[in-house]
Amino acid sequence: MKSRAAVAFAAGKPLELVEIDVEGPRTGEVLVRIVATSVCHTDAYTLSGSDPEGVFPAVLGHEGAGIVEAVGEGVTSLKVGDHVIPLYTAECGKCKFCLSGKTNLCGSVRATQGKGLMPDGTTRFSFEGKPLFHYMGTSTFSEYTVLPEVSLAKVSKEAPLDKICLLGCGVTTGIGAVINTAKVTPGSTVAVFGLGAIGLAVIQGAQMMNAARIIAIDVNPDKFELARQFGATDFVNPKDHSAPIQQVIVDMTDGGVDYSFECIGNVNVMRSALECCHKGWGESIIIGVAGAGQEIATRPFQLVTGRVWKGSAFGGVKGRSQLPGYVERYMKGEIKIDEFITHDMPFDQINHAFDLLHEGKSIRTVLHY
Ligand code: NAD
Ligand code: DAO
Ligand code: ZN
Repeated sequence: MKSRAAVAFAAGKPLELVEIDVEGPRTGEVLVRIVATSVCHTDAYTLSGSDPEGVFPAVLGHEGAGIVEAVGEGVTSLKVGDHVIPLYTAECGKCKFCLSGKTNLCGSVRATQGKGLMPDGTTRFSFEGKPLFHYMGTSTFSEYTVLPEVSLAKVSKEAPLDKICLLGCGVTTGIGAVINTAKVTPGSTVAVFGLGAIGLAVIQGAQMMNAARIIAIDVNPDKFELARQFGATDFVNPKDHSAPIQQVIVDMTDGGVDYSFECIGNVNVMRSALECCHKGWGESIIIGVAGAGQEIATRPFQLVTGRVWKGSAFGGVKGRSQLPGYVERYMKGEIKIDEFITHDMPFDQINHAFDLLHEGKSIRTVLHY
């Protein structure tokens, strides 16, 4: 079938709006009509060429929601008409990762997903007869996309797809990192570096866990008002200080924070986030994705004296079993999503959505097909 898509033909170039060919679902696969998708910084990162797994030409996009159009042979858990959220972190329920009870990093489709291919090692997308790669197992920048069954969470039909698409990445990642990875305890002091959708969702999660103090840090002061609305109590712009930002935070908090979250993808900030943690127990969670080849550094004494460095992918959330619950909590008013959506526009304005993200003018832009 034909499908409208925004194709990344090469790193560093704008997406091109074209009509691509999409093959039907094979065994264990599902064809989905994406109703709405958003743009996350990770899409911009891959498009920039900094992603070691970035392959081109590809159909990017991983924060979407849609409706099942067709199912391949052997698909049992989904049927035509079901509402779904694509998962870049699959959940097969059978692999050693899924069975470990310790991680959400399912191994079932990982090897091929990282190469931009479906589990059988081929692609369902082509343009003018030439193959296009998939992206993160989701490729939501095509109106019709094909995913493995294990990469789809079935959600309530009552929920608006043009809102809950944000649960496909940003909102879930931030809240999940607080609840599942850090396990923030009531009364804690929390520092959040970077106030895009991920950082704001961390603030939301910290408030849900009854943190006493939430310090919001960004070089763009325009981000502070929304952070306040999500529950931040203190605001720090590193540009206002000559001292290293970790020292500023340590001085503000009688020795450091209980938990910090890096939501930028900057390895220098990752160091600051660790080093602003309290001696003996402070934990720093890396969420931001750094460029290919970059490395983190600190003095080992920081860890010897009790600070802990952790990372979090998709907030440690198991998509198929837990995401439907996030949708329900949104429907009950317990999770905010609408507040992240600063812009809404037709899908063909997708490059403008990337520009707004780069310029720091948007949190999330929802694109409608
Ligand atoms: P975003 O671009 O909307 O937000 C980043 C924020 O960081 C901006 O407000 C920017 O002003 C601020 N910032 C930049 N440099 C800074 C500095 N030196 N000090 C303080 N603030 C600074 O991005 P986003 O969509 O919220 O994504 C944030 C990061 O999270 C990205 O690296 C993205 O790839 C990553 N991410 C990770 C996961 C995961 O599962 N681990 C999931 C989604 C996104
Ligand atoms: O299982 O080895 C693995 C890697 C899984 C990929 C998880 C990606 C998380 C970070 C990228 C953020 C994307 C939005
Ligand atoms: Zn994302």
